[in-house]
Amino acid sequence: MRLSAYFLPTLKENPSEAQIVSHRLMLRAGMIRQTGAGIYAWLPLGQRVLKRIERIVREEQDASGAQELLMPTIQPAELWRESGRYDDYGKEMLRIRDRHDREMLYGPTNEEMITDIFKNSCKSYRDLPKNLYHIQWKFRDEIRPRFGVMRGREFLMKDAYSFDLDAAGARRAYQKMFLAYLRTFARLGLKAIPMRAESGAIGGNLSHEFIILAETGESGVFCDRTWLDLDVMAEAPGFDDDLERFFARATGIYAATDEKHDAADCPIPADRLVSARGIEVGHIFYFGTKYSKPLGAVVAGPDGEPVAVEMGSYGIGVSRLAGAIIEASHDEAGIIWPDSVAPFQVGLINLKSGDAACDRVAAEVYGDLRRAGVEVLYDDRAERPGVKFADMDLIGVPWQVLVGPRGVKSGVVELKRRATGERAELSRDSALAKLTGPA
Ligand code: 5CA
Repeated sequence: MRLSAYFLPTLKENPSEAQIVSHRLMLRAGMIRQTGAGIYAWLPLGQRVLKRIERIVREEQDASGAQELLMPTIQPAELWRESGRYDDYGKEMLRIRDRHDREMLYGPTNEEMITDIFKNSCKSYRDLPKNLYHIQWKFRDEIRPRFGVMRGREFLMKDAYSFDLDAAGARRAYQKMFLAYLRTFARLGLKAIPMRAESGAIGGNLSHEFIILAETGESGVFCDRTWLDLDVMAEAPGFDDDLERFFARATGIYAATDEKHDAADCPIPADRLVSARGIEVGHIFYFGTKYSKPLGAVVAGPDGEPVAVEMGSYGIGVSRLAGAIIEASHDEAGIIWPDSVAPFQVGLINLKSGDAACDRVAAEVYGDLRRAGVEVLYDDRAERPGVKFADMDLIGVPWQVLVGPRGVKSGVVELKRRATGERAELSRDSALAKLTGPA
C-alpha cells in the first residue's frame, strides 16, 4: 500500500477526550473514529488489526474443536422472555420495535439464541458434544462507555457456547476453552492470567476472567507473585491430551478478581500477594442447565430418558483486545505491534521522495517485498524524513526499511526494528531475506 493513496488520518496532537494511552494512540494513528458515545468506526489501519486479531481467535477456536457459525445482531424479545432475562437485563439492553410493533433487541450476548438453534436440531445424546461460536458485534448500553474501544457500547465479541450430556463433559469443554484462551492470548503477545471471577448476568458458579495486568485496567485483581514470571504456556498440553492436570496447575496458583477475593480467606501469605489492576480480555462460564431448562434444550439420553443439556459460554473481547495490546505494548513514540497482529509487517520509508534514484530503489524494494507476500506500507509522500519517521513509529509497524540517497549510492538499505530501535545497514538482498525468511 502506498501511503500517498492510503486513508490514514493521523493526528499530531493528543486528542483531549482520550484518557488512556491506547485510546490516544488509536485516535492518533488513524485506527478509529468515534461516531457516537461508545461507538466507533474502524478505519483501514484499525480494521486490519481487528481482522488479524479475529484470525488468531478463530484459528484457536477451530483448533479446539469449536465450529464457527454466524448469528444475527437483532434478536426477538420472545426468546429472552423464555429465559427470564428480558426484564432482568435492564437498561443495558437496547430494545427496538419493528414496523409490526414486535419487540426486538440488539444482542448483548447470545445464550438464548444459540440454545434455541441447538434445541431445534439436536435431539439425541449422539448429537453431543458440540461447541458453536461466532464473532459478531454486540450492543450494551453501558452507563459509562469510556477508554475508547475498551468499554464501548457497540463492540466485537467472540462468543462460544458448549453443549454436553453431563457435568463431566461440560467440564472438559470448559477446560478446552480455558486452554484455547491461554493459547490465543499468548499468540497475541499478551500475558493473560486466568482469575476466579463472578459470573454476573450470565449466571453459573464456575467462571474465570482472563486478565492482562495494566495500570489503566478497570478491574481490581489479586494474584500470587508466581504469576508474574510464570510462562504457563511452556507447560500447556494439546487439546486432545488430559487437561485436568494442566487446569489444576493453572488454577492452583492463586488469582482472583476483587469481587471474588476475600482478604480474610486468602490462601496465600500477604508477602506473596500482588494487588494490581487489569484488563478483562476474556471471560468463561459454566452454568449447567440455566438456559437449557427454561428454553427446553433437552436430548434423549442413552437410556431414552430426557436430559437437559449442560452448557457453558465463553467470550473474548475482540475489539477490546486492540486497545489491550496497545496498553501492553507502546512507547513514547507510539504503538509497538507484536508481529502477529501488526497491520503491515513492513513500513518502507523513502527518505527523499522525488529523487529519481531513491524513488527507483524504493519502488523496487516495494515490489520485491510484495512479490514475496510481505504486507508493506510504503511511505512515498513528499514529506520531510522527520515526519515520516514519526508517523511510522506512531503506527507501530514492526520493521522499517529506510531508503535514502547515501545508501542508494552504496547499494544498501537500513533496517530498523520498531520494538528495540535497533538499526542495521544491509544489502537489499539481505534485507529482503531477513524480512521474508523464517521469523
Ligand atoms: N456470554 C458471555 C460469554 S460469551 C459474555 O457475554 N461474557 S462477558 O460479558 O464477560 O463478555 C465477554 C468479553 O467481552 C469480556 O471479557 C470483554 O473482554 C468483552 N466486553 C464486554 N463488555 C465490553 C464492552 N462494553 N466493550 C468492549 N468489550 C467488552
